[in-house]
Amino acid sequence: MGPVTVTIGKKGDTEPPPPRASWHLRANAIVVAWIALAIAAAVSPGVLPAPRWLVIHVFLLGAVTTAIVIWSEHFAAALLRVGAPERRWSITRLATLNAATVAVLYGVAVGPWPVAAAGAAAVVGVVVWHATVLAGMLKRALPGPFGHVIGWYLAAAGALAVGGALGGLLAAHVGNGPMYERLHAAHAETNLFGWVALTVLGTLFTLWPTVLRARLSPLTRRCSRLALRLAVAGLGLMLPSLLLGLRWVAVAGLAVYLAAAAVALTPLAETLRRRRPHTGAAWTLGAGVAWFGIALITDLVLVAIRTADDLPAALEPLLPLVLAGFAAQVLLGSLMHLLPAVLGGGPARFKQNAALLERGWPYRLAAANLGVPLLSLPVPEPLGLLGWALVLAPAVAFVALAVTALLLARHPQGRVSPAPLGVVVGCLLTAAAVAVAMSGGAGSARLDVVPGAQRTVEVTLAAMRVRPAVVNAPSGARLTLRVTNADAQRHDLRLSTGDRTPMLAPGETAVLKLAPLAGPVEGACTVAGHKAAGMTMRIVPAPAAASAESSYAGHSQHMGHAGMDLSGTAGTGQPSIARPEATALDPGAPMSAGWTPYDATLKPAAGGKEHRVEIRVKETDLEVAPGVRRRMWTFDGSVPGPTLRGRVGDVFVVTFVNDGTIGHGIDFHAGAVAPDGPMRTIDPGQRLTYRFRADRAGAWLYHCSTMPMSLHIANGMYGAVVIDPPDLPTVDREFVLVQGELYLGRPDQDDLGSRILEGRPDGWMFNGTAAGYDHAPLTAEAGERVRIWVVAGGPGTGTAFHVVGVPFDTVYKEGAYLLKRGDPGGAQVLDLAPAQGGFAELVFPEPGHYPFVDHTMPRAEAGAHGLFAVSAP
Ligand SMILES: [Cu+2]
Repeated sequence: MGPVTVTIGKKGDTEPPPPRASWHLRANAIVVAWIALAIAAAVSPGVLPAPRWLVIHVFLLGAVTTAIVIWSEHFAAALLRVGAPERRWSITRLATLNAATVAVLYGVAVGPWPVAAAGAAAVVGVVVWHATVLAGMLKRALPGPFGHVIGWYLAAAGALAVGGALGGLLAAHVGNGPMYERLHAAHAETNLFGWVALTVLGTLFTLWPTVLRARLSPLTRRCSRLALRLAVAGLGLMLPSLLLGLRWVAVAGLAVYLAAAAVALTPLAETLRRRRPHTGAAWTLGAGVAWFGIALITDLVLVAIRTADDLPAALEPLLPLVLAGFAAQVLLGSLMHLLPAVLGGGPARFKQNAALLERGWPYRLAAANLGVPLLSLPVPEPLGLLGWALVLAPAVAFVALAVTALLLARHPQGRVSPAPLGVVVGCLLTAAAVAVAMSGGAGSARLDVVPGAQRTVEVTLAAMRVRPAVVNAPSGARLTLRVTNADAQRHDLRLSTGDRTPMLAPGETAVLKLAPLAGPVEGACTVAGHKAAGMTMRIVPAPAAASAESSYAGHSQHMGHAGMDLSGTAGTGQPSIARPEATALDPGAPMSAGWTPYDATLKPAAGGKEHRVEIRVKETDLEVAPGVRRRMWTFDGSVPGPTLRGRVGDVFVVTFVNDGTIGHGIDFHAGAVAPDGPMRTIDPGQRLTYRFRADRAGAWLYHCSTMPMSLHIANGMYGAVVIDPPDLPTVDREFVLVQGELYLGRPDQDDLGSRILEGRPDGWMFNGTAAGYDHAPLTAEAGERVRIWVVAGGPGTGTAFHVVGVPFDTVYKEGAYLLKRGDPGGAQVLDLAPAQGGFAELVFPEPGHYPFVDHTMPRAEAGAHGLFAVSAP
């Protein structure tokens, strides 16, 4: 028994007396059931955020589209004063629409895709049929004051024909990469502002005065005709330009559409001036219209500032405004007003039902409209959940009240109709489809796609991994990847096919529709270093699937470690760059004109117990070796970052600002704090305050705390904090030298991460330049006592710090003296593991040039080398 097999009236009987209420009752039961299902899909555990698509389409295609087809037909018949269309055909349309909706939901979520495409085609077909019925009614009708409303319904149906067809193309995987994004944007804008909004605007001309119990504004007809022309022109301008990526033409189209909305709302505002809303239905409807305006303006701004290719992702925050703010409230407000009338049962029952549906409306209204901004604004997680609760609670309350009212309005004969049973079965089937679609196996590292089965792959980005890392799919399979960033920092996914997600903030999801699988597809996160750290995935077509494991392992082995640079086979679309400069490092070459060395002179600690500093992440081009410039990721523009100095017990309040282009963090070894908060990664533009008390003396490292740290440190993100031991004697000169590895190339170069992990630097640097102090020697005078603070920045190597020609008479390593002035022994090396620090003191006996080196000789020869130029006193 189908969901709407109804036993009303006799064949050819156009206006049977009681069934009118009964028919609408049943039809609206479907709408209420779809709303309930949308709520269920939204609150099911594990649903959010990935299967947003389902929630959106259960609501818009299920509830809203069904309601539009039911009500526009009802209004057309009532306004034109023509008989309602033949009931059995109305029921056929509705049944087909709901079957088609289930097909779309099932086909997209579970597959195969032709089911979804056929469903989309059927939806379009039903709506075109519906439009011809309306047009026929208009033709039959005598000229009347309300004919203009039908024009809106016809235009809306035309928009759905286009928007639904675009949706069918999306479901059929037409268009990959940027083309997919444009189709997606055009599909969403056409259906929302065409199908949904045009219907709503057209209906409001008569519904709004009815709800307010006011007379129609005399402006109505003129405004309606002008607004409809403008709206159609605006949509007609916007659609092709969205598809072609002509942003400014699309903006112009939207502006025309915005003008149309303003004209259409003028008579409504005029009515409002005469009569204030006093029912829950009126207020809810009014709030919905207000959100329509807000959503429209927000949309205009977003289209203006985003390119067509990343528009769908940019429109994400708009969804709550459109779905919960506009569509849901217009739907609920209309149903609150219309249900009592169609439930029938005489004036007493009407009043009773109206009171029932309006119960507690001020609270429901307040909750929903507080919830909408919480859902669309970037608020912390608990507030976001509160937003969901605030939006869903009134919807649940309405469904409960509506079901109560529907149950009270029994069939006149008291028979149990099969229709509710059919609705329940249909909803359960759809719920099952939702549940199947949700069980995407996001946690597993491998996924085998069986032919004809699940084609939508849930992909999660987190903890430097892409899950699943290997997808085995039959050759020719059309995969949809629903990519969710489940991490605390930003990621994206870029495939060798050219498909790519936008950069995803934590919690965001993007959908990639791939072309039929022809060969292996490689994927990786493009955030610098993440690919090398293991954020890769591989889609293997079936003939190769059997041997995929071994070939994948073999390939990885070839690259040195699992999940490494796979660009040898397919790459990421960028040519893999070799290391052209690897042999170009020439310590003896001259420095470029204008180069200034990092000032190694260490000034005494400033007075006071509290030191306030601001450290900004900057991406700076620096000369890292003679004649070799490279973009570095820096703290405050230098490598190493600024050296902080204080005494035991001093407090450092560091304002850390990320002026870079990717996320960074900071970690001060000199303090004792729980890393969770202060060492978190902050996105570009963000800042954090990092406060620590230096309770212990030493030469401490600080560095970027964002994964992969090896990359961030190798790209220059480190520096030193010097905390003087108590009773530290004064000396004639103090220097600080922070040793670090040098990797040539760009910070985001493909093979950089692998070179770091394999410990293959191109050179070593003191204070950010290989052999820099050979060209700009540190100066001292013979007989002076010189203290040299040394910190090993790494990331992978320490130092064996040595000054050629003079033994140290004092060595302080990691918080303790190994050797003190006056001891009979001497020291030749201050040895530091990565991140360790200390100082050594010496007295130059006579004028001359004294090299200082990392006595790990290959490193000295590759740049860990400098000079003291000692002059006569
Ligand atoms: Cu960093």
